[in-house]
Amino acid sequence: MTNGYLTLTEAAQELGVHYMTAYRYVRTGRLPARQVGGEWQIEPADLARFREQAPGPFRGAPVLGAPVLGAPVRPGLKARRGQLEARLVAGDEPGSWALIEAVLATGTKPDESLLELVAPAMRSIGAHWQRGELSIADEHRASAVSARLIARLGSRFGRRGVKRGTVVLAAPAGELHGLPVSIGANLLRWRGFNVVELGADTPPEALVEAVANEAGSDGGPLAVGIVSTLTGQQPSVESSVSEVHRAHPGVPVLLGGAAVVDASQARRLGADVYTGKRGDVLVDTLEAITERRH
Ligand code: B12
Repeated sequence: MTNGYLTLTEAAQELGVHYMTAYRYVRTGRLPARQVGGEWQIEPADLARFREQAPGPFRGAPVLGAPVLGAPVRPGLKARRGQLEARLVAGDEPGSWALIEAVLATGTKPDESLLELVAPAMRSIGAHWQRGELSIADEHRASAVSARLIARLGSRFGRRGVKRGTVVLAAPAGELHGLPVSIGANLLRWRGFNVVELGADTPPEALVEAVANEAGSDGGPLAVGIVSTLTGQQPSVESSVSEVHRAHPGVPVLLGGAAVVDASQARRLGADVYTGKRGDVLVDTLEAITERRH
């Protein structure tokens, strides 16, 4: 006990559950807690109330009720991030989707929902995993739900009509982080681009082949977009970029993502354009390329 508050370990002991289970109760908002200097603190009265309300033994199953949202009031997106993160960690796809729908209903744009909600929630989950507060299973489950949210959003806001040109998107060989590719693909499709989405772990020769397949389309592909998330993958990134340049010298290669620190590193890796760490820069860059072409 510190200053009359229980630590998370003590609360877990009181409830007779694993630390991670107690942590999940907190993250899903079921057990009220406050964070002080990186430590969770729980009021004994809140723990007692939790005990009374919880039915039967504490099994550790994620407990997420019906969506808490619904009022058509544009909320602070930051507050929603925490709620989405809790649902992702709980593997709660219906709850996550309900939250996204409620946020969209308040006027948030689909691209904002990806850039300001889903992506930051996943980054935060990564930080918790790195600190040992979430397990690999938690992280995988959250990724799977995110992938489904991104797909659902993609089909819900799909744009028909004449395309503005084709872009080939991939993460390089050895890079298993595929969500940034799917997010980038949605953002571009919503702006009318045709996207060839190759996903994670794409070998350079497959990238080259995909670009060749598009050579017959109106003027050929506008660009290749490569996203690198894991640090230390520079040789793989470099070989993807150089193989595309060698086989298709006229096609610009855009490079971005969390593992590319700045424009000069992107240039050293052979890229023509650095798209930074946010997907909207990717979209702006493609729009500029289209305008130049026309
Ligand atoms: C989910 C996840 C995984 C999943 C991936 C599942 C999937 N289907 O994608 C799995 C479990 C496979 C995984 C594995 C690993 N992971 Co991981 N993972 C994550 C996590 C939690 C989320 C990644 C994510 O989707 N983020 C959300 C995306 C959408 O946000 P974003 O990266 O900002 O994306 C934007 C930009 O990329 C931008 N963008 C900019 N330019 C461009 C250009 C183009 C063309 C495109 C398309 C987009 C784009 O668009 C996006 C949207 O804005 C991150 C945490 C984090 N900080 O991201 C760790 C994280 C990336 N992983 C990490 C690590 C260490 C690993 C492992 C090494 C763990 C291990 N020991 O096995 C392996 C490596 C696997 C590999 N070889 O790639 C570290 C990386 C640290 C580092 N600096 O390199 C992180 C940061 C976690 C951490 N805090 O330590 N991981």
